[in-house]
Amino acid sequence: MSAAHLDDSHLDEDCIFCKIIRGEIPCFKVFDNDDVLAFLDVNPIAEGHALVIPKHHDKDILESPAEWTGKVFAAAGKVARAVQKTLNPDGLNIVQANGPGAKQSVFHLHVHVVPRAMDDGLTMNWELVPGDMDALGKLADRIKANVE
Ligand code: DGP
Repeated sequence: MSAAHLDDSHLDEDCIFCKIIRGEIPCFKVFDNDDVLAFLDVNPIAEGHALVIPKHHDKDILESPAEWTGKVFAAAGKVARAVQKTLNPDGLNIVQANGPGAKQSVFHLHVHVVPRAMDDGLTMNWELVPGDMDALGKLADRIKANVE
């Protein structure tokens, strides 16, 4: 299964991330191929906080076929390397939430790439706070240029 973005049958009509995949909602892209899209989180918990999503609607890792989970995590590695090269954080967390108890708020499988700083005080259950759109757009271009 590839080029799923050309086949809307794998997408969900009402899902906000499927709307981003279809181009109905804008995003600051950092990586895009036939199967996976990565873009900056609109509520960043750190500079460079990115989301990596499959172009195949499954609500979480429990429902995602292994093939698609593999594609998403491979792309998360690619995006993590680009974020590291762009911002040189002290570390990176790869976070992936499943279900409301895990504070999942968008029910389309996604992987968070979260740059970390020593003593940044970040905790697991973060609040959603809107980011600065100009700054996000400029940063997305810098990270995109470092995707290898
Ligand atoms: P989670 O809470 O793990 O389900 O993460 C969902 C993330 O998605 C959350 O950090 C906010 C982000 N988000 C929600 N809607 C949008 C959107 O329309 N655009 C972007 N770029 N991010 C979004």
